[in-house]
Amino acid sequence: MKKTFDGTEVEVVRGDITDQPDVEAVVNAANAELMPGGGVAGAIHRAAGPGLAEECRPLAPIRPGQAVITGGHRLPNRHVIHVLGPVYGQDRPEERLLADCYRNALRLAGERGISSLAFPAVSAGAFGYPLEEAARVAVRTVSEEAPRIGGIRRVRFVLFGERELEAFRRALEEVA
Ligand code: AR6
Repeated sequence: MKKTFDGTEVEVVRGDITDQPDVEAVVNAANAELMPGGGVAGAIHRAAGPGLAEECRPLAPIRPGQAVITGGHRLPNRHVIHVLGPVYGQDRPEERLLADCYRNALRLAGERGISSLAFPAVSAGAFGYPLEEAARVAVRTVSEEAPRIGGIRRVRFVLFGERELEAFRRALEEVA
């Protein structure tokens, strides 16, 4: 499913964030130390190879809501943008910190001239953010912010499971 906001196409697909060769940057749902871990971070570091952790080391630790950028190493993407989502029930205010992840990732992309990027459902796995709410914050923030940043043509949400896909699809349907 796709929708266009002022020249920026926002799409929702089911898939694996490490298998998106047609976008310039993928976003990592990272941990503060920017180390491999589980979920998205584990998959990204496995696919990128050890050079990614090496490049990450001097950039860590990062704070909830913050975004940093590295190369893609062995991934098919030129860049990885690492964000630290809030741990639900612990890092507050959760909604603003989650929106900051998307906003700051888009800003970094804009500064680097990146025109296409893919996000996973940040905080919706190990960090426990309720899925429907996480999807609404993600879709609302991206649809508002991406068109304001010059040059971002395409933003893709890549969801691992059917339930995640449905939540993001609904959120995209509902956003004005
Ligand atoms: N591609 C796309 N989505 C994925 C993939 C994948 N390869 N793998 C998992 N997901 P999570 P968080 C989905 O836990 O909640 C890590 O251990 C997953 O089903 O990766 O921000 C880090 O080291 C869920 O919907 O990120 C951190 O400590 C979503 O991606 C911590 O988890 C996010 O799940 C970050 O937790």
